[in-house]
Amino acid sequence: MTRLKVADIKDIEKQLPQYDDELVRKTGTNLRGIACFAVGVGEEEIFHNIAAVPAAVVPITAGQGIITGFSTAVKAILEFIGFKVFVTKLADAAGTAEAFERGSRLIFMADDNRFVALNIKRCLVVDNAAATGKGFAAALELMSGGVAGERVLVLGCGPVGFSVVESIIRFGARVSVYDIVPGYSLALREKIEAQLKTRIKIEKDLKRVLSEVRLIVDATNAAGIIPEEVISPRTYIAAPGMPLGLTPAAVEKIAGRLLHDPLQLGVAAMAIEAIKL
Ligand code: 2YG
Repeated sequence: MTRLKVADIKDIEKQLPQYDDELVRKTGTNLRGIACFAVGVGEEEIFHNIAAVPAAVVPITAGQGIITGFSTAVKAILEFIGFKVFVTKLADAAGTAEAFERGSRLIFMADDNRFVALNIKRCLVVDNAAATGKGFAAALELMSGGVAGERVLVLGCGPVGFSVVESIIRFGARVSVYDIVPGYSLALREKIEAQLKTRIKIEKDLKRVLSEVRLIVDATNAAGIIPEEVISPRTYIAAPGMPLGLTPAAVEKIAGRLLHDPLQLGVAAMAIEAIKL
């Protein structure tokens, strides 16, 4: 589980409006629209739910402790898509109690193992990794004009990569996966075959497959694994992985066909998933 750094999240709040414009330019819809598309709900049907479900973010001191700015970044993203939300004054159990006492119906909290949204009334847990995978798969579908019938390469077979594969298959793509640990790609393939009765291809030669595919999701925590040479005018990359897997020259070359953020899409997809009927 990658732990975000203060530097990754410190500018999120003030840059939300321009990030939203960037999303509209690249995918044709905004942050809330992509989250709704990812979760499979209409924006109109969800709108009154958003207003009816007050949310809270509870800082958690467990493990490596609080990341300065994390809770306020999550709050800012939720407010930006229309939620009423506050960060509890206290952390941990006291903060969770405070959220209940102040009438929250949706509680966001993260320790070193999981980042979850809890829908109290419905006893529902929404995991950030699963929601992030859905969000970035949906963004690739929108940004690329559709992945149906296309080959999509998913790098990284962890919880985010698994969720990406599930969504990309549902969008009708043929999926290839790569992980630096062969056991992880094997495990993902078995799980996908058991759950979706769909075969996916395990790639062994990263260099070769990167030169063959034009639709890529980078769900790894590896930097600099996607070089400039593999970027073509028809390459589209959705990159939930932190740090970004493209080299600076690759970022330059891919220009408007790259989607990457440390928290925004995943948190928005979590929240919509947690309140959808
Ligand atoms: O409450 C706090 O401030 C801390 N306990 C938060 C710790 C979060 C640790 N997890 C991560 O940094 C990421 N897995 C969060 C999600 C990143 C999504 N790309």
